[in-house]
Amino acid sequence: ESRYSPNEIEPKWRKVWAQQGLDQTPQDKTQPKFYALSMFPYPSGSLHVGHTRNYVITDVIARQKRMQGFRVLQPMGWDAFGLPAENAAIERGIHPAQWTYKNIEQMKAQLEPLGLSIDWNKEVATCSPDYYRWTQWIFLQFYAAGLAYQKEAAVNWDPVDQTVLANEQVDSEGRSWRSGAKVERKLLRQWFLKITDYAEELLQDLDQLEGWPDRVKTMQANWIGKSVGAYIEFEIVGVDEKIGVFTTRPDTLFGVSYVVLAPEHPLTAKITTPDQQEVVKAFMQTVASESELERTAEDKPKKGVPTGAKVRHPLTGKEVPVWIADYVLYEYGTGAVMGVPAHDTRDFKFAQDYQLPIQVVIVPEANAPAENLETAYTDPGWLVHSGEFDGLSSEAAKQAIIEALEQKGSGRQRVQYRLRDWLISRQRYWGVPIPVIHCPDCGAVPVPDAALPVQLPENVQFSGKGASPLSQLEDWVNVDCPSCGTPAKRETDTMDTFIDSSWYFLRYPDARNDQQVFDSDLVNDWLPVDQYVGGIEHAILHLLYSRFFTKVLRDRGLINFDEPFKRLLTQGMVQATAYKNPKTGRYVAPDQIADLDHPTDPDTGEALEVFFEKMSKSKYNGIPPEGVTEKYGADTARLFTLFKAPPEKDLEWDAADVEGQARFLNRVWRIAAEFGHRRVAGQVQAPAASLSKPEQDLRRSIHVAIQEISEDLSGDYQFNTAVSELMKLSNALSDAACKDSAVYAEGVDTLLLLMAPFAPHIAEELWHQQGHTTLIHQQRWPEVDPTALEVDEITLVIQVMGKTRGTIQVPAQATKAEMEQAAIASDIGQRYLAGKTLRKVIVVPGKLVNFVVG
Ligand code: ANZ
Ligand code: ZN
Repeated sequence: ESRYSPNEIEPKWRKVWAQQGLDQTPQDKTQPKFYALSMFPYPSGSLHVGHTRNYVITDVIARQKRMQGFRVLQPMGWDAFGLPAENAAIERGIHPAQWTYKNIEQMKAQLEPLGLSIDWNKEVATCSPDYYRWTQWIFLQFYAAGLAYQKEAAVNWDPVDQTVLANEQVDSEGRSWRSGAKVERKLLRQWFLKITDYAEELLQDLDQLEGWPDRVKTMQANWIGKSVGAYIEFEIVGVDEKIGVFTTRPDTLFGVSYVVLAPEHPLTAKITTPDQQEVVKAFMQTVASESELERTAEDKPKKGVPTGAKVRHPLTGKEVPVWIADYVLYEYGTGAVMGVPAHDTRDFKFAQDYQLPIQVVIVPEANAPAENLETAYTDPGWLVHSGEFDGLSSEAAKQAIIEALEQKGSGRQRVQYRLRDWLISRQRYWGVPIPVIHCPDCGAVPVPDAALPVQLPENVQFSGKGASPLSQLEDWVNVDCPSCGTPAKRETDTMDTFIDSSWYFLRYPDARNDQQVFDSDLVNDWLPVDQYVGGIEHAILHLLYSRFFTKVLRDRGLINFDEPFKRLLTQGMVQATAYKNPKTGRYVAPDQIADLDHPTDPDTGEALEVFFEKMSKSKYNGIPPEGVTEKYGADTARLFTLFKAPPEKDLEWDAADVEGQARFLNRVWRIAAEFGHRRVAGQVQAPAASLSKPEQDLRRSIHVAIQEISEDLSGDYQFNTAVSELMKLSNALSDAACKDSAVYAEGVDTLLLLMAPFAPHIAEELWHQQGHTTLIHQQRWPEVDPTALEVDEITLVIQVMGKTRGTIQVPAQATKAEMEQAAIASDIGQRYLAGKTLRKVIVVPGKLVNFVVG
């Protein structure tokens, strides 16, 4: 008898599938399309089973859709620009390109044994010039639409290495990863994309996304952060300028006791009185070294200084002082706020610390007295000390005050979004060069389409010090202006890598196009993505940016849909055992531990803590997929990932459970291989005209399995329950008392067909062992035969005067009258009704028959 040896059958079938082009994207447009997409990986060097869970889930969906008659696109690529490659260059002297492509090769080799039905002809790597050429082209589309612009913004500046740092290169104490210097904020002219123009549509269209988890939609909505409020202007006393503030609480206008500017606000310098200049200057320097988080955290004291200037209250005409304070951010709203200490927590603390007046103007109940407050009263309520607006509710007062301001020309309603424009400039090498040339005469000039791509030069020095690598290359930087020919300079900033991933799903359908970014017809045909699968960590930025790009490219006439991803599945993390020294907080690699049952620190002898934690290199608990595929085969690895937990839940990696899936596959092997033998030898009966009881029972199990698994795979993707249905069907086959029947053959075939998306190799092998000559992955997904589901007989309880006397079997479809007749005619009926008068019969269909006798 043959043995299940995955290491033989798995490579064999992958070769056949490749030869037959099974994974290639069909051209034929008569079938409905299905675009199955996994979030593409960053080529860090190696994959662990946490990553592969993502691809296995997408593959099961893709394989089943193919069997259901869809033409499927399942592509893969590499999000290949980014900081780690450049860090490797700085630390180890490897060129980022070399490091990246080597990693891609390694990871591709790790993916191959998993049997993923990916169309590799569609592969993209965002660092390759034939991809980033189009990233640059898209940037220029944004520029042409007025959606890309330059403005000064703060960067992390390392004063020792004289270089700009990415946020990831700054530790939690605000120090540089290399020099250890305290990082400063420095203003540089940088590129932005105007995502705020699309804020409202990005918010509204969340409603269309029925196939997205609510949690993700909420996160996006919060990120966009729409606030409805008012824009109010305060005239500056003695200066011909106004300070505009944004407030969500115009109803508190009469409680204003000061106005605050962000220190960076351009008016700060203009209005500061001579006697305050010193203080203001010193304060601005302290603030420059604070992060945004430090500035706004609720528990941190709020710091500020007076500018000496005063503004006039727009309705009362009273003068109030102007301060600058760290808690006001320049980038939000107007960069200025009206301070209402009685009703805003931060203003309250600020007023307490600096002895500014605290005037209550909102009370919790109509006409309640205004009492002294211990903390700010921040809820809405009823107005007091607000002149003609006294007695109004907050809601009504907001309207009324805005109207009064409008009449005076000093305010209006305003909608404000938390979302800011997207800062895309990076002062780094390993990214897409921004295709712009700065000319002393013409300003910023786009590189002409014909001159794209602006290629990354190869001979670069990586020291991590000084200006960014590109700006040190004179030959590369100095060019003639494409418009007037004057000597000019290239832009040396590269783009945020989130740009690369904001359109890759649009490139896949036409990945090899070297004439255009993509063929619009092809993309309009394949998009939107029918199922997107990826990590929850991308719930906000990546998904929001991709939605933004889609809308802009739609408005440029390149595509005709509004949203890129119809359905989204966010898969849970894979966790594995980690060992940690509770005293030092240090993680210890399992191969350093002598006795895993009683783990101790090899250095200190301390007993180690053992717990499940998200797989990662730094915790030494990443399990590479080959660890499982080599020992058990890909099919076991796939089944384990799918069976252990529902896809959106975290999953704990456990060797014993992997073993369980291997046992299941061995059982399937024994059932199907043994049967296949007899079947090929002609020892199985031809289909019978009518089925015996065991055959009927087995057939029911078969069709219940089809029904349940089809259901589990439609919509919510309950792979774990689908796998248990496969197990039930295999048990039914083991237990069946009709092992030579045609129904049994139907059962084995169905089990294999239903298994094919989950465990593609073993299903293919055993399918062929049944004597079939075509590939299982080209078969149609089985259909439920509703008649097979019918239960043929049911049990009825017979009662006499409410007392149970026994049971009988009746056909499942029996009518009430037939049940009554059968009960009367039965042995029990005959016995208990003999010599009695039958007064009444109560029938509860499907349950019981009760005789009332007299
Ligand atoms: C006066 C006021 C009174 C406020 C009150 C609140 C309560 P959202 O949009 O919901 O976050 N604010 C406005 N611009 C700011 C900036 N650049 N930096 C820091 N804070 C700023 O909240 C908007 C509120 O946040 C605004 O309403 C303003 O404070 C503050 F009883 O104005 B409020
Ligand atoms: Zn010019």
